[in-house]
Amino acid sequence: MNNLTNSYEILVASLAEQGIDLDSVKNALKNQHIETPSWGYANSGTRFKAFAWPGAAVSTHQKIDDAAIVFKMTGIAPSVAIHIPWDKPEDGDYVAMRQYAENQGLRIGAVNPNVFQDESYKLGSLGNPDPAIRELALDHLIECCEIMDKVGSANLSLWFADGTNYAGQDSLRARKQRFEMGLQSVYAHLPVGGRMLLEYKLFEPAFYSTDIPDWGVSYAFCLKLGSQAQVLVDLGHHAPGVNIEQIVAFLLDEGKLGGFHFNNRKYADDDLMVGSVNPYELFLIYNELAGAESSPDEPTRTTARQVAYMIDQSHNIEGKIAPMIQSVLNCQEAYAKALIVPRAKLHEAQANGDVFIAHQILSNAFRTDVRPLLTQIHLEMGVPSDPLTAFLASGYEKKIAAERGRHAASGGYQ
Ligand code: RM4
Ligand code: MN
Ligand code: MN
Repeated sequence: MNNLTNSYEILVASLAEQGIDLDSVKNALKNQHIETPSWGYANSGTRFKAFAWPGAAVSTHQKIDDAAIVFKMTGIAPSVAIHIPWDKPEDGDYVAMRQYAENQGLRIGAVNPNVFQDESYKLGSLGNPDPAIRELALDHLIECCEIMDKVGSANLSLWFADGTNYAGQDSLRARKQRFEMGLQSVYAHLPVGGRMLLEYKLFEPAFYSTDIPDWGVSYAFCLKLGSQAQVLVDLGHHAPGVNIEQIVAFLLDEGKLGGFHFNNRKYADDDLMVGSVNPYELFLIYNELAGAESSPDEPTRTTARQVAYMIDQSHNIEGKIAPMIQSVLNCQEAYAKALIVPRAKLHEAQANGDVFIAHQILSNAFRTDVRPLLTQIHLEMGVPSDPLTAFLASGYEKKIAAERGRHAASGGYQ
C-alpha cells in the first residue's frame, strides 16, 4: 500500500465513521460543472495598466482552445462563457463558432452582452436619460438573445455599468423605471427555456449611485420579470464583510438563485483567483449549495441543481491558464468539503441549540484534508491525478507563447 492509497483509505474510513455516503459524494464531484470565461484567457489589467502576457489568447478560437485545455486537465469545466462583441466572429458566423467549440469538446455557455464600452454609454445604457441610447442598448441585448439560440446557450448573463457619479446628475427613480422597462423588453426576447441572470455590483464604474447595486434590487427586478429571471452572485461585487452565504441561502429558498461569478477579492472587485483570499467563505457558500441540493424543500432543491457555476476573473500578473485551472480546482475542493458535512448531525446540534458543537461540525469539515479524495476522483475521471502539475509540465504554455507571441494590451491611462 503506497502513501497515497494510505491517506485515501484513512480519509474514507473517517468519512464512513461519520456516516457519509462516499458514493454520493463521488458522484456529486464527478458531475460538478464550472464554466470558464473567454475573457479570462485574454490580456486584461487594471485601469492603470494591462500587462501583455506571452501567449494570451487574442482570437475567440484561441480562447476556446485554452478553455478546452482547462476542461481536459480538470474534467469539470465543459463550457466557456462568451462576451459580445469581444467574441463576435469576424464573419458573424456564430454557428461556426459553436461548431469549433464542439470540435474541441466544449459547449458555449452564458452569453454576456457588453453595454459599457461604447462612447454612447457614457451616461449609461438601459438607464440612460436619452431614449435613443436606451434603444441602442436594447438592440444589442436582443441581438444577444438571438446569439444564444445560434450558439446553443441557455443563459443570458447581464451586468450593467450604469449609474451616476454625482448627486443630482439624474433622477434615481426615473433610472429605476427605465431599467424595469428595458429589462422587460429583453425578457420578452429570451429563447424558449433560456434564463436571464441578473448581476449586481455595489459600485464602479459609477461612484455615487449604481442602478443595480445589490442582490435586493436584482431580486426585486427578477421577481417582477418572471420565473426565467434569476439573480447572479458575483463574489467580488459586495461591500467588505457582507455575508454572501446568507444571500445565497435566501435566494435558494426563494428559487431565485441563477448563478455565480466566482472570483476572490480583498478590497473591491479584484477578480483574483477563486478561493485565494478567503477559502472559508467559498466553503460556506458551497455548504449552502450542497445542503440545498440534498434538501427535500422545493423550489430550493431544483434551484440548487440548476445553478450556473461560472468563473469571472481577469488575471493581470499571474498568467492565464494555470490560474484558471487553480480556480476550478479550488471550487472542486470547496465543494468536496461541503459534501462531507455530516448534515444530520449538524441539524441535530442546531435543533438542540448547541452552538459550539454545530460550529465544530461545520468547521471540522472545512479543516478536513480532502486532497486524497480529489486525487482518486481525478483518476476515476481519467484526468491527470494532479491537473495543475500536469498542465505546467505539458508544454502548452511554451507552445502558445511561441505560436501566438505577445500582443499589445489595451487599458490603462495612455
Ligand atoms: C464586471 C462584471 C461582469 C463582467 C465585466 C467584464 O465587473 O463582473 O460580469 O462581464 O466586469
Ligand atoms: Mn461578473
Ligand atoms: Mn466584476
